[in-house]
Amino acid sequence: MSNRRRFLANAGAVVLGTAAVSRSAMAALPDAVARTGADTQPPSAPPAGQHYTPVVTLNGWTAPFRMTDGIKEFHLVAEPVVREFAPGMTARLWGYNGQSPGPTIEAVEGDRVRIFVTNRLPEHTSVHWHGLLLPSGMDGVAGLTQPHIPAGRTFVYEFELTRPGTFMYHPHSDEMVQLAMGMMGLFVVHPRNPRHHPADRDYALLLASYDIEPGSHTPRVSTMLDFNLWSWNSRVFPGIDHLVARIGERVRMGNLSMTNHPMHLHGHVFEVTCTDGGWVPKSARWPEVTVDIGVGQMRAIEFDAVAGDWAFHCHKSHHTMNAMGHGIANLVGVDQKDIARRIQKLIPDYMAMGSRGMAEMGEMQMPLPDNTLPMMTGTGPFGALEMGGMFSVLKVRDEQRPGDYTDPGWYRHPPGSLAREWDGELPAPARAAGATPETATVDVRKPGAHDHH
Ligand SMILES: [Cu+2]
Repeated sequence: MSNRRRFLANAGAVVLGTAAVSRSAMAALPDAVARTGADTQPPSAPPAGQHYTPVVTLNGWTAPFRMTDGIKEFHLVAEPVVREFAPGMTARLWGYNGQSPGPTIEAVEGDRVRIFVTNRLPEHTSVHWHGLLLPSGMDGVAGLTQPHIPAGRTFVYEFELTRPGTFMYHPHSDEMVQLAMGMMGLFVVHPRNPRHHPADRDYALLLASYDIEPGSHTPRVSTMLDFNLWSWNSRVFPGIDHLVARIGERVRMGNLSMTNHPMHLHGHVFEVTCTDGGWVPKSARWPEVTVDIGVGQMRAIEFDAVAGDWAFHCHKSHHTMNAMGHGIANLVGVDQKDIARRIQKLIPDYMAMGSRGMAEMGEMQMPLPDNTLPMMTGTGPFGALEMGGMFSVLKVRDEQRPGDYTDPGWYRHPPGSLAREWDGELPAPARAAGATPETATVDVRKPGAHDHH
């Protein structure tokens, strides 16, 4: 490579606004840039000569690259990381380049990429490029298409990005453990012709589940279904950043958790425009407000953004909760006053909860084990949100400038467009003749106990 071309390649990296320009640009390996924070990084502008709407990875970032002889070179480092799930809780995970998930790899259809993978884990690993069409020997299935990458070693993958789409990367080596520990990342291939799939904004998130015992920091790796943290990009509400939009927006989602997630967006009708199998022809799309994402699937949804503050969440209500015990009895309607008095003699701080539902947990400041998030939490402009896990807010504003991703604050509702309390008279509801409202009573019986009435 001539000095001039090398200079231009470096100049391109400056345009990226990343740390791609490096002291070691002359060295064999590209810099492995690491991040430790969980702030959403601004999108990386496309390099000179390429045109696309760059991805914003929620609470994440895009991997920098360098050009070598026309090839985009990336460097992933598999390593132990510390991830903040939300303020007040961190986890010891495995990830890439300082974080879980790893940085999003962004490139363009037709690009040739060379990806160095350095293994700083205590065990072997490999990287599978999920959904990408490539030579079999680049598929990253350790034992089948390559040897495992031993601890301390670096492997090189190189292939051409033959089609645009929404993909991901993850290990195919001790996979159960390495996925449970947080090893995954998004891989977005933009279309060469940006007019093919235009979007004004493009957000990306990966769904992943963890089982971290309250008070501890490291996920259990053998859990099959009973996870207690349901995350987007290894973050949980209220630690997930809001999505901000002005007009037309695309959201990419991939699911590397161990169950399906029906992702529901309020206030909009969207279409699934892309899967990890490719772009969906326009004639095959249908309108939706919820899309169920199966395990190992990717979905891109697109919609015309509508002004307001709109909830965006998994519709499994347990997945919008943080760590909790699931073996709780339903105490709705149970009078706990007497039992609470008796227990308080032994445990002065004891609180009886649940008789009127669990909403009180959203506001109560209960003592929790260290490094544990409340089950339901977060506040909006009207009070407690009573959410956790897979929940965020899409904030759409007319006045949001194109390319501006800053948080506009809470929505100002136009006069007359807000639900309000009725302040008129409250006559008794009319009922059909003979219909008397029933009062629910709860009759508690315990196995082996005598009937009591
Ligand atoms: Cu879910």
